[in-house]
Amino acid sequence: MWGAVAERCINVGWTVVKGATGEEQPGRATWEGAPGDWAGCETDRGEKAMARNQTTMFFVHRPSYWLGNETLRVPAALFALNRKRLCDRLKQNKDVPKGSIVLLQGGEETQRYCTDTGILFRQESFFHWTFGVTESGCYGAVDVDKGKSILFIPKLPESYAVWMGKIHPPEHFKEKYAIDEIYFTCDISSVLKAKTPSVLLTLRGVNTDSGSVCKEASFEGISEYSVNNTLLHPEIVECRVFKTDMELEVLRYTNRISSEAHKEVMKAARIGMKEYELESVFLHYCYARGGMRHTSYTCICGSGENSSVLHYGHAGAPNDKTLMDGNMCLFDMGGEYYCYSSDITCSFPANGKFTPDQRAVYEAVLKSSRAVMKAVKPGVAWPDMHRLADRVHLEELTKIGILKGNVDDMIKAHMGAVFMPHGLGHFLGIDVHDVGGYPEGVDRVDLPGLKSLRTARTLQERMVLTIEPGIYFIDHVLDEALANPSQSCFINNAVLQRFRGFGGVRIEDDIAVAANGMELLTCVPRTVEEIESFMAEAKGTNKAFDKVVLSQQL
Ligand SMILES: [Mn+2]
Repeated sequence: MWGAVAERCINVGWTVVKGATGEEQPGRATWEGAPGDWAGCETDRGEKAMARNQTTMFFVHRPSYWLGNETLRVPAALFALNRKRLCDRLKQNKDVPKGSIVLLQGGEETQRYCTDTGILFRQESFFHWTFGVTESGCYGAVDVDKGKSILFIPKLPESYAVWMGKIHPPEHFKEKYAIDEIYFTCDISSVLKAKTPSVLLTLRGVNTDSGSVCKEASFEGISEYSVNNTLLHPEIVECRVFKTDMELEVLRYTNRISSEAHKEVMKAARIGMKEYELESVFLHYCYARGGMRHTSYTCICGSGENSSVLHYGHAGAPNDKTLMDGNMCLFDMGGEYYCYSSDITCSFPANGKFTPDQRAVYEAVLKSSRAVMKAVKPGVAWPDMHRLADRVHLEELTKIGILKGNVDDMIKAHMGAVFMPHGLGHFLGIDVHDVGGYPEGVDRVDLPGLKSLRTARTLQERMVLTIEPGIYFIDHVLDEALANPSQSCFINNAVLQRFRGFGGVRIEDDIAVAANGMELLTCVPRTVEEIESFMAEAKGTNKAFDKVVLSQQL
């Protein structure tokens, strides 16, 4: 009985703080939520207690998001703290008047083109950061002075109960998300009017990665309010750049699950397999074990020459090549849990054993990755980390014999971008390319390679970033460099020929900047020795799937 009662309460977001026998009831109000023949009451301490015979159980309401099994519990307190941090920042901004209310509009469900086929909903990122609400069609407001939160939920039609399930009352969402007040979206204008806000702060601003403008909240009757759509964006973006302890815990989780999923992929990899089979291994592990229904981005599963195609895996090149003996694999995949992302790349030989050339290129990239990790700490400028990675690559490519000459001169000729056209890494959070890379006053460095950086900021504690150096042999880029006398003079074309078709190597880890350095969140085999022994151990241990008999063969 104890177990069943406790489980029922835990499933609606309650935590047992103590169970005792024979205790007196200190409560005053009756708690209607107690099950069956248990007498329920609320205690003076805000706990709920239930008693039966000589037994009393105490519960505190600590709502959390949880998918059961070994998945992570994410407390609703994470979002309460986010809102508090936002209010604190806004209160410090002298342009924000007293009595202002933040108003955000959550994401809407969409259909596939003109059909009625729904696309699986994923919450809009700013809305998720602020409220942690998974449902579509909501609005949310925060009273900046009082810190109070309001959620507006859609009034669902009765047909919802037929096709979609039970229509929950507002009280359900209050308990689920620990939000102060819940109303229907149809009442938004009258509810806000009663609060007499001096100004509604709505969200409008450019995402510096996509160039797209976020959707500003709007409702019927908003024209009757004083609205400011410029103050909020830079403040909330800045809040999102710095991760709280509770957010870091979620990012540790997304990294742990995605790291394990990458290891499953490396164990399963065999010559003759399709790239998408390994993508599917990753997806299956993330969802089955980690409760990750979404990935943070489209899986990039390139083998052989495809490993130099930076955004391989799109609909025109859907991870459909067969793994060949001698191929390098470059698999860039990250699972997403409760809208928090991860972004990890593993590069390894398809057959589990590096050739001397593969080892040389791989170890060059590993060297730059580890050099950057050693240098990362608060106060370091991110473009300098990109330059550091470039320098290591050029030194190592000279040792391999692909390049010749003075490395300082190569840097002046921007040779680094010939082999790593992308940026060293980016912010990571609710979005895989998280916001805040270029706030006012931080400018893009307009040089090859560096201009691709998604941030040029100076590192500070609690920033979370990817470190993802890579060396690629991209024919188009190499041909351009060979046609350019200021670059071709550094290239030993005879040696370079050997690497045409090699593809590329990227090593991508997620890190959190800490007070004296950084915390590595990703945990996968990284050295050549670790990868080779990990893959060798896995050989022969994997059971292949049973053959599917197609109808044409019956
Ligand atoms: Mn990345």
